[in-house]
Amino acid sequence: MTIGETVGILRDNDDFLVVTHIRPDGDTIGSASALCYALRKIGKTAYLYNNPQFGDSYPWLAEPYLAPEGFEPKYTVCVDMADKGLYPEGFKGSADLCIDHHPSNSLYAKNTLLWPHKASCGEIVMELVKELCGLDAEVSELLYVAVSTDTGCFVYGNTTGETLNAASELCFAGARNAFLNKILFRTSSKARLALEAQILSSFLYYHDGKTVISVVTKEMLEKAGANEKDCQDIAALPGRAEGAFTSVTIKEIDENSCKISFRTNGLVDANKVCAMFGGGGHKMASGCTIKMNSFKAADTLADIIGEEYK
Ligand SMILES: [Mn+2]
Repeated sequence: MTIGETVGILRDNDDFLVVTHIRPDGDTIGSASALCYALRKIGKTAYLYNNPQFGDSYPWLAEPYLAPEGFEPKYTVCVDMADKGLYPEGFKGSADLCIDHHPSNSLYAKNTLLWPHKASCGEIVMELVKELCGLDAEVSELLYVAVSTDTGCFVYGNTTGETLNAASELCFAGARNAFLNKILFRTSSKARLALEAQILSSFLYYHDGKTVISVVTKEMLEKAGANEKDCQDIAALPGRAEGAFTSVTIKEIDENSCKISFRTNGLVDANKVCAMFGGGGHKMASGCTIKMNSFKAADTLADIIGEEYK
């Protein structure tokens, strides 16, 4: 569908329920809240499905839009959700409309507005908001959260001139970029900092530093007082080492099993290595679970990676 057709549908319907995906991130929450805001601005009733995992990330964004007990929606919109397998916990409805940017979207909704070249769903919702009610400071901040989080504050490979233009437009409309960047990207819990300190100082270097492996033990998590949320994106840490071609994060599950996040610069095929252990993903980022002690897994993977360099 086009933006125009989608705007028509939104104007013709009412009593909206906007649904975010499981393990909600800034893009799905920012996009959903911004859509609710715009729909309310044009006189509609619109709420967010109360995703039980909102508490794990950005609860302050979702708070003003949560559906009250007993709300009966007449039109359901899923945002940033590629497949119905990603419905949030407890969601029993079906999607009338899906707004998304994932090329893998399975077209599970009755209608779909899909722009797969966009870095974030927020940029698509932004076009809808402009048509529905225009950008103001409040909605621009919700959309800024969406765009900035899906691009890692505009550093990931998905960031294009178009993304920066969208961010620029949001700033001109009143989004406080420095204020939001500080909250979203430059603030960590004490537990996270304590965990990071342990991780950064315990990297295992192989192959003249071309391979960097991080083993994250349960003991480290306990010592830091870190929970699941404090572990977000720890797989990105070993790749920061200068000269690293291949970086692996091994998270201990128990004495004899561990979870692997495998990232490469493309020289080694991450998918191929993880497939040896029944996992997989992409060439440059993959994962698997290995039934082995974490440190033994590190040595085993280093041997395999060493063969791949030859
Ligand atoms: Mn997204």
